[in-house]
Amino acid sequence: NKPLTLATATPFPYTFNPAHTALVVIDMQRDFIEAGGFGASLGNDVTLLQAIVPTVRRMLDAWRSVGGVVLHTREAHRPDLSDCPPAKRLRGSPTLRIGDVGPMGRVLIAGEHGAEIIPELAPLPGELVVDKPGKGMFYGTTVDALLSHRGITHLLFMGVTTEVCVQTSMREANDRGYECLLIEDGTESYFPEFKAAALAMLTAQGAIVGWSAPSSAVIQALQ
Ligand code: TIU
Repeated sequence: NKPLTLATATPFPYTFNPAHTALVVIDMQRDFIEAGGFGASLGNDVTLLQAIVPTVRRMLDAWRSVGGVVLHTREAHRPDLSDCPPAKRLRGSPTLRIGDVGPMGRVLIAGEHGAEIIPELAPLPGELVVDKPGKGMFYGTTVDALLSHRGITHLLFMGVTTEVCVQTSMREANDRGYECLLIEDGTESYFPEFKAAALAMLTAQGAIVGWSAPSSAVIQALQ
């Protein structure tokens, strides 16, 4: 229960007390990472995202070993789609829309196979798991209460995709006063140039949204 500093964080050193910090793992679900899910239905190459799984697992293991709070999110809608705006369901021309039956069950629907977190990163008992209807983790959820009740002031982000759900969640968190850091090799996009741009824009202007650092720096600080 003492502050740690990541001296090499971008754009300047980041200090956090693990006792008041949550590790947030955004949407590491079959629907984004495996064939036949929502990500693939939008025309994306999902194999790009699979590459970060061992790194996310390593970071999770290190965080679990110090007893830190873990929050997993899932982008998942109610079976009756009452929390899915028609604008979201109808956007674009995906091969499968949210709620349609695909190879892994109904796309992006809570409880379906595709909406599950991939087995390598399965939540452990006691870890927080939140279904969110939007891209950001605060919209339409109890995340702010869950975190504040546990005295959380700092958030370390991982997950997918960098410029969509991760960035939106980090921006929502920043506006609520959380000190946020994005773990650079613990996040990925279907578009590598968007990942690079997101990292640059989040940390620009003196950490306008927050910091970034590689997982190795965080793991080293925890040892
Ligand atoms: N399409 C895309 O890049 N992402 C999403 O739709 N959701 C998340 O990022 N989780």
